[in-house]
Amino acid sequence: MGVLNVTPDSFSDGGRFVDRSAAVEHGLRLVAEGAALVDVGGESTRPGASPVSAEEELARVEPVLEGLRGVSLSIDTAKAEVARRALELGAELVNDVTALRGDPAMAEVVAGGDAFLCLMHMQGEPRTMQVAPHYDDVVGEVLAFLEERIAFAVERGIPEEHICVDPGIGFGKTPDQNLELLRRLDAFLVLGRPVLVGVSRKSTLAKVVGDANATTGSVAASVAAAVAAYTRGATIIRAHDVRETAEALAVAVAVERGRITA
Ligand code: HH2
Repeated sequence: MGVLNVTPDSFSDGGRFVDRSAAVEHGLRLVAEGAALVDVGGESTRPGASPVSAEEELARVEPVLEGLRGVSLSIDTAKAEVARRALELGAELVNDVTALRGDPAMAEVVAGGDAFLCLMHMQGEPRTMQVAPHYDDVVGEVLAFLEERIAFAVERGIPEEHICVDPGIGFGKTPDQNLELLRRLDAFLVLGRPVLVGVSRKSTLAKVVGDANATTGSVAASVAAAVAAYTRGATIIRAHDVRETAEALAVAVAVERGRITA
């Protein structure tokens, strides 16, 4: 899953793809580099980010979704109105970082649009989530949350086969909690759904390599984390640096198989 942020303030690529043609070009580049899906987002969820209106978010993503017709797309939004329009424009998956808690109309839009859905764990909300994250058992609590959210979605008419789950690296978690979630990622496989991981460029990676104040991790660190997630069972990797990530994953897969082709 390649990341295409059409925002002025995303933590690692804010402002780079606000211009429609630059965004469309970048989306096509992500596909050429190996992305099976392009995740278009019009609102930053970085720690401390301020919310934007549905009108503003739509104005950002609509022209880009139109320009990427024919590409497999997901829409990174917590707003039903934005999701509805994105599905009309051909998006296949709704990536809702609130896991259907942000907008009461979202479940109906996903069910009615016959869309796929990513349910992500977040403790708190983006403005304050990194202030003092706390868990007694981070893996157990995130797992219980995702299990409850799957049941909620299914009750509202979203087929279980359309759902993938995400522990939400960096969303209300300390670096050690993020690393524990990655270390024990295979615990999420009991849910019986594909596991998505978005660790690309996140600041935990910078902290691991000794850069305590950096807000973004390097490409090399992101690729290592992607491979670690894959080897523990993740099958969807959300990444900014698609070529490097896809190449690393191709090698990880080939080593696992012991040959180049399937
Ligand atoms: N991370 C970000 C945004 N959306 N969606 C899922 N499912 N999982 C993630 O880990 C995830 C996500 C944050 O990264 P980015 O989009 O690069 O930044 P921003 O939220 O600042 O736009």
